[in-house]
Parts: sequence; C-alpha cells; structure tokens
Amino acid sequence: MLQQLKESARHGLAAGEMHAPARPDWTIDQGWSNYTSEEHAVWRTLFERQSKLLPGRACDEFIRGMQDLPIGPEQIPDFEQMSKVLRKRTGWEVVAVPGLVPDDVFFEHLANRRFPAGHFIRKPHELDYLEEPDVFHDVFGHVPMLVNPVIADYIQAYGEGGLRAKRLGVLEKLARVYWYTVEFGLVQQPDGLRIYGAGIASSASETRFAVEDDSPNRIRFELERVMQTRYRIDDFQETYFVLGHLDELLELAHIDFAPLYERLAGSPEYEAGTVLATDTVVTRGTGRYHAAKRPEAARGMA
Ligand code: HBI
Ligand code: FE
Repeated sequence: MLQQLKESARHGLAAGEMHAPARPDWTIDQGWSNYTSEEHAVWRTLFERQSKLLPGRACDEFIRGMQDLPIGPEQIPDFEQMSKVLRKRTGWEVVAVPGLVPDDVFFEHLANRRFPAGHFIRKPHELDYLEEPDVFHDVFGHVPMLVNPVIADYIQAYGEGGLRAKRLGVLEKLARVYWYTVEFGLVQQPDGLRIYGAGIASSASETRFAVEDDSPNRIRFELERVMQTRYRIDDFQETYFVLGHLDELLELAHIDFAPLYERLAGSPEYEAGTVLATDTVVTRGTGRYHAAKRPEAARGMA
C-alpha cells in the first residue's frame, strides 16, 4: 500500500496535533449514505484489482474471511452490517474514525474488540499511495482476518499489551511486532508462502513484491529478533517475517512482555534489511529494489 504513515503520526502523536474529536474515543458515524458514486467507484477499482491478485497469494484464512463478510465490489461496506457478522463470529466490531487516532485511543479500542477503521477513501489519483489508513486498507485489509479466532485474540492482546508498553516506555518494540505480523506478515502454507498482513493484502504492488520479488528477505519469525528490527513506513518492506503457522500468534497473545522488554533493554537494534547468522532464512533477498533507490545509486545513474 506504500502506507506512508509519518513517523510522528505512528508514534506518540499528541491528541492536540490531530483534529480534536467530538467524542473522547474518536469514533464518528460512518455516514454511509454520504459516500458519492465516485467514492464507491474507487472502492470497486481497488476491490477488483486485489480480488484478482489474492487467490494463491493470500492465506486461506484471509480468503475465507472475505467470503464470510458482507463485502463486495459494488460499494464501500456498511460497518454496521459487517459488525453484525463479526460479532457472531469473534465478538469484534468495526467502528468509524476520521483517520489515525492517538496510540492510547487505538489500543483502548482493540483491547475491547473494536476495530477503528478510517471512514474516508483515497482519491482516484492516489490509488497506490496514502498517508493515513483509509476504508480500503482498514476494511479490505484487516477485517477478513478478524473473522479468524486466532487473529481476533491476537489483536485484542496487542491492544492490551500496547497500553502496558506505552506506560513502560517501550511501545516502539511492541509496535514492531504489530508491524511485522498484522500489517506485513507472511505465513508458510503447505502450498507456499502466503500473505496475512493487511498492509500487503490491501496493496496491489506490495502483494506481488512480498510474495514473488527476489529483492526482499524472507526470514522465519522470531519474537525477540522482530522487536529489535526497525521497519520502513515509506516503501515496500526490505524484510518480511514468516510464520510457520498462524497458530504461532496464539502464544504471542498470551506472552508476558515485561520480562522480555527488560532483557532487550540495551540490546542491538537492526536495520530493516539486516540478515543475521542466527536467522532462519526462507529466501535471502538480492536487495536490488531498495539499493536502486539509495542516493548513491541515483547519482550514479544521473
Ligand atoms: N490509528 N486509525 C488508526 N490505525 C492505526 O493502525 C493506528 C492508529 N493509531 C496508532 C497506531 N496505529 C500505531 O502507532 C500503534 O499501533 C503503535
Ligand atoms: Fe493497518
């Protein structure tokens, strides 16, 4: 999705720096009847593009979640209709927010099984680029996985963990786990590597890049390793972390992070593209994509 979330927006943005909300939990009415035909048409374009790409690239749970939800190409989904299905399946609901919300507000929603979804949709000229999560990223990318009980529990636990991590001043480390699982996670299926991360599943270009390109590293997911690894918010990931099975997230949902944070204090931090001798490498990337974009390379080409 080239989800260009500004660093300031993702981390510790004070509420006052965003538009002040009418409700303290930042929810708004989705205002479904206000969507224009142009906005529904953007949804259709994105929906049809991704629906063609995802079979054989997204994991079975994602495809199944999509089939079980009242979601299709015709129109931007109605959050209340989706919540009706979700509540029965996993006790989750989807609530509308204006865009990025402060960390503590975000975590409070997740801890209570409410997924805050941006109510707006990107403009026709920014189909592959957006600064804040919109309804296509949040609903198409995240909601199908919330039908799955493992992901449902895991994301709630992230909300609870986030509130604690913020108090301990170690949110950055936990946010990396979210980033490399919920947003950009891959999982090994018997028939091949598959996407379960919403940041990939809602982006046409990154769907191909994450699964097929020879540039990125694909490394077996290991919790402490991921907590030590920075990530890119402005471009495709240099490294994807791969689960052996989605059930591995179940253990993560019940982990006590506090001792981990203590052990990791002062330990090294790794750049997004680093490969360690201790890694279990699924595919070693050529790094070509990101190397070509570095300033030296750009000067060399001039
Ligand atoms: N707000 N709406 C929204 N969506 C997010 O994914 C989000 C957010 N606020 C904070 C946030 N993500 C992250 O910074 C935390 O996961 C750390
Ligand atoms: Fe997201």
